Amino acid sequence: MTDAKFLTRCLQLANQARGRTYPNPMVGAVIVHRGKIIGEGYHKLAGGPHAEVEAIRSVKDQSLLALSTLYCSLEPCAHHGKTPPCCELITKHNISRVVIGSQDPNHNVDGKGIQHLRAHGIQVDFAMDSAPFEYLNKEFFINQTLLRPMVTLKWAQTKDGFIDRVRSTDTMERALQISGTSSMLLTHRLRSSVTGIIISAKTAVLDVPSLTVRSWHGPSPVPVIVVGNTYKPSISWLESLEVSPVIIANEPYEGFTTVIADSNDITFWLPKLLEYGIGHVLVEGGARLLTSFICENLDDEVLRYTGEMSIEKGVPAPIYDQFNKTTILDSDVYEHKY
Ligand code: AOF
Ligand code: ZN
Repeated sequence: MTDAKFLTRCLQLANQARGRTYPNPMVGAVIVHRGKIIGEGYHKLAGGPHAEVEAIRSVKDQSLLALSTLYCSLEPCAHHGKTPPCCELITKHNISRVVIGSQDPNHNVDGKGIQHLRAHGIQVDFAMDSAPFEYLNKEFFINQTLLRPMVTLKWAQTKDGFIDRVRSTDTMERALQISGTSSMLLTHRLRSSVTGIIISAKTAVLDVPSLTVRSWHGPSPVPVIVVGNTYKPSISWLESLEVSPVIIANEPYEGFTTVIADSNDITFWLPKLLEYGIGHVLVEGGARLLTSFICENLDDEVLRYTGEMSIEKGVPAPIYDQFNKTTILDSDVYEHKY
C-alpha cells in the first residue's frame, strides 16, 4: 500500500514533463527514508539528467541515502547514453531498496538495470500492476518495441454513420461540421500532444485545413500528407502551412521533405516518420485512410465523436467497435479506445 502511494507520486512527477521528453520517456523518482519523502525528481527534457539523478541530487542529507528506498516509474538505466548509467549512481550511494513501476523496453536496458542492482546486493521490487506505468509512456513503449510511431485515429460521424457529405473539387463545398465545441477543444488538445498529424491528399484538397493547434496551447504537429494517384495537394497550400510538412508520395516534391513510398504501404512509410522526430501521429482522415490504418491494426488509440445530426447519404465512416469508454460531451457521444 505504501509502495503504491510513492509510485503514484512518481507518475505525477513524470507527467510534469509531458510533451518535452521525446524520444526519451517521462520518468519520475522519489526517495523515501523512514516513510518520509526526502527527495524527488523527474526527467525534465530529452538529453537532460534522468529522474533518478534529479531525485538523488535533491536529497539534503546524502548520508540518509544508504538507509532509503528509491521509487522510480521506470527501471533505472544501465547504459552509457547521453548521461552515465543511473544504476551506478544508485550503487555508489548504496541505496538499500529500489521499487520499479515498469521495466524499460529500451534494448540497452531491458532488465539489465534490475540485474545490475541485484548483483550489487540491492533489494529490487516491482509495482503490483505495471499497466499505469506502461500507459504513462505508451508512445515510448511502442516506439521502442514496434519501431514505429504510436497511432491515434480520430473522426466525427453523424448519427447515421457518415463522416461527411460526398463532395468534389468542382463545388468546393465546405466540410460538414458534425461535432460540437467541447469535442473541438479536445481535438486541439490532442493535436498539441502529438508530433505528427496525418491526412490524405484528398482531405487536404477538399478541406484546405491549417492543421494547427488552436483553442489550446502547445506546438502544432508536423503535417504528414499522404498522396495517392488521384489528388495532389497544391504547392501554395503546402507552403502556407505553419509547420513544414512531410509528404508521402511516389515522386519528390521539390523543396519539401518527401518520403518516396506507395501511399497504400503504410507499414513501410510509417516507421520512417520516427526519423523526422515524429513518435506519435494523429490520423484525421479521410475515411479511406482511417480504414487502412484500422485494417493494419494500427489503432493504438481511437477517438470517435458521434453527433446528433443524420444526413441519410454521404461518405460512410470507418467501421470500428473496440471502444472501452463512452462519455457524453455536449450533444456528442464521445467514445475512446486506449
Ligand atoms: C530518460 N530519463 O529519467 C530515465 C531514462 O540518451 P539518454 O542517456 O538520456 O538515455 C535515454 C534512455 O535512458 C531512455 O531511452 C531510457 O531507456 C533510459 N531511462 N531516460 O530520458 C530518465 N530513467
Ligand atoms: Zn538513467
